[in-house]
Amino acid sequence: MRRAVCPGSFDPIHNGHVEVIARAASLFDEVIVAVSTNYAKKYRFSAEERLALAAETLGSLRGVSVVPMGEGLLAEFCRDHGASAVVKGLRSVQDYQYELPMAVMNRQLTGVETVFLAAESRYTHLSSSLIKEVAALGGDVSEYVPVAVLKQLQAG
Ligand code: COD
Repeated sequence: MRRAVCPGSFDPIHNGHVEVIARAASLFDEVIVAVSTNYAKKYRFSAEERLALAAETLGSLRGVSVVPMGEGLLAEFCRDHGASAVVKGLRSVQDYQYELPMAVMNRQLTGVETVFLAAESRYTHLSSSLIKEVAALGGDVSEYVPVAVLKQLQAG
């Protein structure tokens, strides 16, 4: 059984995330989408809302579950959930520079490997913060977010 974790804050989940998670699900038997909360950070959506939006969006993907990760170490979360790999999407060389030290640290902490998937070109410019800014200023983000997220963003 090959199990992987796709971690993130998903504030909110967008189509770039969904695309990478769907590809991870085709590579692994099980994928755990771990919704993290760093209590020092301010989020647009509560932990419960981020979890519910991700679960509603990903519910139909076979082998994918959505769980809260809380504030602990990702490497320990993977070990405790029997996952041998973390899957991350890479949009740019900046993502790579940011992610590489964490990948090495996570492997040294518990042996968990990190698998990088190149982001789909339609979504390489997407981030949750950009989506929130564009939506808050009245821009159309319908091409970039799941329906459930769009409704929440439009509700204000
Ligand atoms: N296309 C493809 N993939 C994307 C895109 C896109 N447009 N945007 C984001 N992604 C992928 C990236 O792989 C990203 O990592 C993931 O989706 C989640 O994105 P976000 O923005 O929701 O996630 P972050 O950056 O807020 O989440 C950071 C983590 C929770 C992964 C990180 O902080 C973490 O590992 N925390 C645990 C604490 C820990 O272990 N710290 C020590 C690390 S060594």
